Amino acid sequence: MLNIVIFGAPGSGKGTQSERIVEKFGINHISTGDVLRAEIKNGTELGKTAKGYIDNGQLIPDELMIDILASVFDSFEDSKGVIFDGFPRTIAQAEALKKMLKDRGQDVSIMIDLDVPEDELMVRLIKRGKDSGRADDNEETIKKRLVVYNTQTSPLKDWYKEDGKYQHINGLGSVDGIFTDIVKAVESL
Ligand code: B4P
Repeated sequence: MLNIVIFGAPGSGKGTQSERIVEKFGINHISTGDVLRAEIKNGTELGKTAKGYIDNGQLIPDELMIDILASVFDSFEDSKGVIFDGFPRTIAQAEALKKMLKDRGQDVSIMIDLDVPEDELMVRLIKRGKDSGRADDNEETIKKRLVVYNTQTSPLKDWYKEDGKYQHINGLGSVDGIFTDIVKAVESL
């Protein structure tokens, strides 16, 4: 099984590259951001809880995210692998992912860190906010999300280095060029 963690700051291109990776390698996709946005759209209890956090640029509590992840993962049949897009975002989530996969006789194959400078992230997300109307893509909330990323999520780079899974990718440049670098890294496994 090919289990890829795609990692990076908000707006680094995780969703953009995940779509291509799914097509190229025929694996399933779990985007925790997409799952939460669907729950918000459908007005579920989970969606109501999630909205408060997302609109404020905060992370949803770990226990909630971990349960969601396991149930989506177990819904896949005859899977060749999974790309985890936007999960893990905390050390607790990384530990839970490791345990969940181990319980199923699997492990993370590679963690891809899409590295993009903050000024470029701001430009991309403000543009996305204008195009899509996403409520969390406004300057004030983006700044909060970057603080959350730098304090709670970025330490995962060292966690995955210690686990021997870390792969740095320059996330600045054309979408095609970045995708070519990702494919090379995955194919060299
Ligand atoms: P996510 O939905 O995961 O979104 P993201 O990090 O903002 O964006 P992504 O990196 O996928 O960027 P994209 O490809 O779209 O999270 C949203 C919120 O959900 C979080 O803030 C949090 O509250 C909550 N959440 C999600 N997962 C959670 C978890 N595990 N635990 C707790 N809370 C969680 O790219 C952005 C833009 O850049 C796009 O417009 C794209 O077109 C453009 N772009 C992409 N690549 C480009 C390139 N190479 N050049 C120029 N532009 C590019």
